[in-house]
Amino acid sequence: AATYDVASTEQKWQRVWAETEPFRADDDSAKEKHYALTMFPYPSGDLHMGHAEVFALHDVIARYWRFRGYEVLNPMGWDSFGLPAENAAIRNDEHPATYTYANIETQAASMKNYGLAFDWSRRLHTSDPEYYQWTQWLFLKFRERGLAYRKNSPVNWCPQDQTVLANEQVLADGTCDRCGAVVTKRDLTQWYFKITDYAQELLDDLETLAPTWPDRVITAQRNWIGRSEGAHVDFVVEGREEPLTVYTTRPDTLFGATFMVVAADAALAAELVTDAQRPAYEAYLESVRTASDIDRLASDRPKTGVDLGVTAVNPVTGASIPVYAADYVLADYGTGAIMAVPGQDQRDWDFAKVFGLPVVRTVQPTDGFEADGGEAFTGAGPAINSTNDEISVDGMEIPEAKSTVITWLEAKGVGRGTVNYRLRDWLLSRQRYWGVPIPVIHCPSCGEVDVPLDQLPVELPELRGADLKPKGTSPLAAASDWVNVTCPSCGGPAKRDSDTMDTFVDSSWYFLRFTSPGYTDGPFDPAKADAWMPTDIYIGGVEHAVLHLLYARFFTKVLADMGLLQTREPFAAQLNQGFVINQGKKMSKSLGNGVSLGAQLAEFGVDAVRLTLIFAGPPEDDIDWAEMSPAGSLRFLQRAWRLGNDVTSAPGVDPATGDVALRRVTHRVVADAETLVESHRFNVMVARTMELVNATRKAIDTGVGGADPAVREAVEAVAMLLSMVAPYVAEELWETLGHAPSVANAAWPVVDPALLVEESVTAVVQIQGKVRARLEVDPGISAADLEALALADPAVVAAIDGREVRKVIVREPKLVNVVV
Ligand code: ANZ
Ligand code: ZN
Repeated sequence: AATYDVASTEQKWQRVWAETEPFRADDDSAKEKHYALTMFPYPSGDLHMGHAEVFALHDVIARYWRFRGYEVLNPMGWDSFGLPAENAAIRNDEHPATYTYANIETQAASMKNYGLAFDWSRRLHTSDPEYYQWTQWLFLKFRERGLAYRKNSPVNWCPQDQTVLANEQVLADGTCDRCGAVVTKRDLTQWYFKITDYAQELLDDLETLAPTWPDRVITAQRNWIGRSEGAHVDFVVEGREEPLTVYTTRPDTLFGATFMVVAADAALAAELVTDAQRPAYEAYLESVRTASDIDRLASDRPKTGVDLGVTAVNPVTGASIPVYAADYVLADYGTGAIMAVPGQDQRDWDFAKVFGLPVVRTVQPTDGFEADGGEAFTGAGPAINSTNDEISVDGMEIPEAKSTVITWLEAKGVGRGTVNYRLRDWLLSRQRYWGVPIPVIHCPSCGEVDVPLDQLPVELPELRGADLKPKGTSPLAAASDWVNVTCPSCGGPAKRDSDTMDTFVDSSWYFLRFTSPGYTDGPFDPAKADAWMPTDIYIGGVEHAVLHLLYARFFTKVLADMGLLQTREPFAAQLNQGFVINQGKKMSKSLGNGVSLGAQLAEFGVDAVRLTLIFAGPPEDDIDWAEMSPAGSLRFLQRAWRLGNDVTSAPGVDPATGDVALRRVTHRVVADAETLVESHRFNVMVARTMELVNATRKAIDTGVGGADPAVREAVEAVAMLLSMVAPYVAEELWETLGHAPSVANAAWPVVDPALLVEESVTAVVQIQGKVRARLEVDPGISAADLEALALADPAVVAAIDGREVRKVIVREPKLVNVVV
């Protein structure tokens, strides 16, 4: 059988696409707009199988909406600053810029080879000064609004990368999400974005996203924001003017607060400790610094701590209770201090047992307390031991007891009901080289001074040959020519901020830049952003569930508040692809089970690899490459291509004169493809296309033959459907059919509803539940007609055998049930 040559076909169409640029988006088009976005990659190495999958999925969507008459914005760029590039550059002993831009070119060439429908005129790199001047501009605008600030506090520190990490970059097991080292804490002055100002809105708006975002992303964000309701309670510290305020979700248990605990690494602990206890405290603090938050919060960890030597007063019992420092209380959550209620909180219970502290039960379990003294009771029940001269909550269930205690605290002025969020402000400064310089100057007399907007960008100095190995301070601090400047405010000697921004800042707004690349009056043209935003789809990895996706939502809301954007949510819908694995396991260097994308493409061609990835299953599922058959995909593509050679009718003949049976298949498949693509069931769309190829082959070989106009109609539909998955063979087929390129410009077939109506359906006639006859009937048959038809059928008449018909139940057009 005839075959097409994969390699030369790819070369041919790459040339055509580069010349004709069929996928440029026209901002001024009158068509309805569709913004198809996929997460832009880091330029670390060449594209891999994971990219191949996500880009193949994405391309189906982008090409589909274009077919449907939409103006589609389908841009691509690179998230080109950041630690991965910097670490790789250090390993390979070359400048991060050299490494980064070489990889970008490699990946760009691979994307073009992969036949993706990107509008390359909008390409951007976040490490270009042309882009990052606006990242700096945004930073200063955030600062103007009080949303970017600097503070000293204990921060996550990666000892391997020698840089701070945002909470979101510390994995659940307490390790660095980049290098896997165990994250520790350090006291440092760092820059933060005040994302907590938006905590409630970020939480509330998840409701509007829930129908079109994956559940697991919604849940992850909800948990990350971690809203809880409780109270702030002020405890008088004996011999001190300011109270010790705690956050509690269980104000109902206040009568059981028998001691207090301050986070060992909170400034407050160092402030409260008595001179006598200071040496013990300092020794303890040293040991705390090396523990990760996860370890610290683990409930099965032996409790440690140190008595600070001061006492506080329980506001409801009047009891004098000791104040401890311990590591199971975190410095940056709530107020960094707790009232400990060992009767109802297991960690407090464990601590009380280690330090011999009293337990007062304030909730009565239905089954009573365990005989052996047991443990904390964390369940529900009526309050006990909770009465003083002014207030009693005894007998109340937890919710009522909570609100009663809060009302009392508020009346006494020693507490108030509050809402608390787990979400922390976003720590954005990094002590590394390859990032956006923070556009602030530190002046001994003026303090923190903004770099004037007209002096942006603050360019990253090249530092050729400098040692970029992580040392804990930014390499920029050593670049004296760059660092030493005059203060823009007083003209005196001053220093630039030498930290760079977390790359998640860069990626929090790139989708806006794509709407107006090259815009010089701001980060993006508000009118164009409003025309395109929000993106209609955003495809990418679920690993970004809280990091990038939360930050991008935050940026969008701030920009809306600045009046630069109308939408308050950046991504209307989202799709998370599964992983490409091999032999049942994630591909990894250590397992040696990696599959090279380049090798697969060289062996089977782009179309076959893309088809294999799309046909493998639902997009969210993992794909085990070992179970796939790209060779089989290529055989199918050759079969589809051969159809073109057998079409002998001329273009433009009215298909209505052609074979109706084949036309029914074509129109049904096209109609189904619309629903299937729109519901992201791309694999089923491919299966239906295969069905159409088979039906067409049969019509040519053993039916009406290649001259029938219905055959041409079918093969044209095949070319269009296939082009979303296998663009090279589709272009080839389209050309064979006598059309000018590109198939992407073809008009999507108009489905004729008359051809979707089934010709007949089978109606089953049952008597006493037993099938007695099958009738071929019109799908639109009425109940009365169907009943009459059934009762007249000879087999039915014979089966009734003269008995009286008591009841006939008709479910037209498929069932008649006769009761005799
Ligand atoms: C008294 C109490 C009694 C508490 C009880 C719980 C149960 P969520 O729900 O996560 O917001 N807490 C407050 N600040 C803390 C910190 N910085 N580090 C560690 N734990 C802290 O948790 C709120 C509860 O966690 C608070 O309510 C407090 O303990 C503790 F039967 O106060 B609770
Ligand atoms: Zn100054």
